[in-house]
Amino acid sequence: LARVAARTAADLLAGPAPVRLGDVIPAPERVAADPTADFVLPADAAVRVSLDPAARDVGEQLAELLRPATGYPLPVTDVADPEGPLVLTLAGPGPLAVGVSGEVGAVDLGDEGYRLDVTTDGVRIVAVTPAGLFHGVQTLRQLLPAAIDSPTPVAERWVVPGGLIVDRPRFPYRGAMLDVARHFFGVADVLRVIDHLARYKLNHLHLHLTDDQGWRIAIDSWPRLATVGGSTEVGGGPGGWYTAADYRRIVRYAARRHVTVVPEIDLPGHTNAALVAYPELAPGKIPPPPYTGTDVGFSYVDPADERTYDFVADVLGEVAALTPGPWLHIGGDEAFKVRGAAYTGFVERAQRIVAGLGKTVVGWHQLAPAAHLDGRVLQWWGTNGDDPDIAAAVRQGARLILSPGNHAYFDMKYAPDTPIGHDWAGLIDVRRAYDWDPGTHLTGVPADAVLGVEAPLWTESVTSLAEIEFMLLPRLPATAELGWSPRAAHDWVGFRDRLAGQGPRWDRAGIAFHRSPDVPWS
Ligand code: TNX
Repeated sequence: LARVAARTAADLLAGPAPVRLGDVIPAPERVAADPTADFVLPADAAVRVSLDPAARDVGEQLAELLRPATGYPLPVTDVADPEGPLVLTLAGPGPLAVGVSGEVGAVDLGDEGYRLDVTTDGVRIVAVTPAGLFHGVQTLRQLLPAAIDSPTPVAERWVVPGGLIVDRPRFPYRGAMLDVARHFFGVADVLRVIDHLARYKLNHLHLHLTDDQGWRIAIDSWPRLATVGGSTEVGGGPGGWYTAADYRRIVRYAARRHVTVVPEIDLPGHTNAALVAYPELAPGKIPPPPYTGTDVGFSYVDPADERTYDFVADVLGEVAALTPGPWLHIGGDEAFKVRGAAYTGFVERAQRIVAGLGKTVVGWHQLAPAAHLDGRVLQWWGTNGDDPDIAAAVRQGARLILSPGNHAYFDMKYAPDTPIGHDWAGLIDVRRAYDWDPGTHLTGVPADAVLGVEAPLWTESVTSLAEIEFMLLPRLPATAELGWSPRAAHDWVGFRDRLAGQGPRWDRAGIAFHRSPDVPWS
């Protein structure tokens, strides 16, 4: 009792929570703050979680997030235990009764939504799926003081602002792409990028695994792709590639964070590294020299040779077998030397190969003129949102992932003096990354044809994890908010101020972000 009394006195002295309930990125769908209901995490707190292995693992991850900075033991126990103020519960599917701002209604939390209640007694997160619980945990993390990102114990009053959040995503697909072909990045770097995605409720990592400058995944049936094709990169460095075990590790790490890996094998262009390894695939069977420059559009596998389709089927078959997620990305961009019917014929065969493997085909929007295949997804990277081929493909049932080059290409410079990056699609400061609407961006593409958004990071000029983080942060949270938050929540000034609150968290975590001048960093 004496301890409880002492804590209460200290809490009264310490005043209100430093973070407000709405200070979350991406902005939640509904927020009802109750400043009388702040909760302070005690040193003897436990995490209680539903009896489900995947839910239990989310509870373990919550404890793992909180232990370093708090220094608290945070045991993870069964939800039936009476003790422990942090409770994660799986609810059955269907509408959940909620009352936000006095209005009582029912909300279907769906596959990824959650409800988070903070009262003086504790924090309760309810979701229909472990993914929903995981997203709720990311929100809770942002509601704690910034010092929660410290890797070592900090003396802090671990206060969570009181009230209720009911939240779910606007779009099902929210992602980022990492080009590991132009420069190779090892497994540890990729895992760290996955951490950044998870923090902002992004749920897809697209890996651009092959390009002219390098082939980055071992293929048993065509071993020289990796051993020969993987040994180069832009600028002449040593390159590298993922073994099947490396790739599985990435997939597993991502899955634990409710992130799906989308592997891309770029075809029929962007294939110089494959042709160096297997000149029999090259037009005229002429072995090309390895390429370590940054031009595009010169290479292609021979669409007129049947051997090419053996290669495509073998490679896609092995990658599909390693990939639990539903997507297989076949590239299709900038195959400038494969024109007209040669191009569409190649793409149509590749699309059928993917479907035959039980996967959903994704490709850059250049795929549009090829015949429709049920379920196919086109990834838009243009800078002018008016493309009749796209509108026609959508009318036939194609869905779109939006990565407009002039808003979502985070290899673009922030400003003229940004030390790395391109500017062919313009300069992209944080405001430009934020100020567009995926629901209305493309002419002839209604919001219900939009699967979601993705921020690609091409790496011709990006050579290290620090440079990856510099280009992604602080722009990636803008993509996350466009993909998750209701359009009604869109507000540059509000976003900018919430983004400023992320800076101290990244500082604590040792993340090398760009201090964009359009954000009021404290
Ligand atoms: C275009 S956009 C490419 C990439 C380059 C990028 C550089 C697209 C599908 N292809 O090959 O890396 O520009 O910004």
